[in-house]
Amino acid sequence: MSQAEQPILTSTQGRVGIITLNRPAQMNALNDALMTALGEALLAFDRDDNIGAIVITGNDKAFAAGADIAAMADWTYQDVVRDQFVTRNWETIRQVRKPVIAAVAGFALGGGCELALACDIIVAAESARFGLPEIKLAMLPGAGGTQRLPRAIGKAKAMDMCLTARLIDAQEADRFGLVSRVVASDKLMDETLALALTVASYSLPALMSIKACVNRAWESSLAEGIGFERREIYARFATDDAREGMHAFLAKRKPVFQHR
Ligand code: CO8
Repeated sequence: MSQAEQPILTSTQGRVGIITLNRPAQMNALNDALMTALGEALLAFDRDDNIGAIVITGNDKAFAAGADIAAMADWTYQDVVRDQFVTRNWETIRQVRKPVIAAVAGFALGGGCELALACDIIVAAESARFGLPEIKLAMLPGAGGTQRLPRAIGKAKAMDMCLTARLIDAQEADRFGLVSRVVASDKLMDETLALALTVASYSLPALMSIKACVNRAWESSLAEGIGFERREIYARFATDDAREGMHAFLAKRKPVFQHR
């Protein structure tokens, strides 16, 4: 398969794994081949000891304009149940324990917005446009959108976006708390890579532990979350990196983490 035909491209920079969605002629519409390749690439970077953080990005026009409507248009109920649509490959991202950062320029619509929402940090270019326009197709944001969006931005804003199909720009997404940061469009990859390299420079067990704790806050009561967090902070004392981090601070030197 030539590079142009591959649904995703992968590369690395330092300890950062980069995955570029690569269906530009279809606005990176997320078909089965792309989502399976994305899941495999995510798991490969997650297994790789030399990687500490993962970036998912698209192109200037689109992060991804949603699930591939051309592929889905004639599917039946039986087809999607039998094939475990979404569950089979879209949800692979939930298995990833390292931080995943979405670098979003242009359209992040429908499944594209949901993919960004499934990432841990979203960096938005000024050009980014977010929306859940599935209602226009008599569909619904069924790759986590109706669940992650209200948790991220609250019920009122989520209902507005899901029921009206209105697109919001990067600034509004920032005000809603849908994105982590907004950056100049021509600086998107520079800024995201700087952020990702910083994250990846920290102790990997600590990063994975923080990710698990914050995700637990989404999915549990405060008491349960606090209990989970307490076990995780106790577990830091079992790591070489925590000892190194604290002793390096006291010795006024840079820590050297071994990621264990
Ligand atoms: N699927 C398939 N093809 C697409 C998609 C898509 N989601 N989006 C764009 N394309 C294609 C267009 O058909 C067009 O192809 P062609 O050149 O062959 O005609 C090409 O990309 C360029 O698109 P446009 O000519 O439309 O470009 P514009 O700049 O005029 O508009 C938009 C860009 C605004 C992004 C427009 O293309 C658009 O509205 N796209 C559809 C957005 C949408 O409805 N997304 C939601 C899809 S449904 C979904 O995501 C459900 C997710 C949850 C279900 C379960 C998980 C899978």
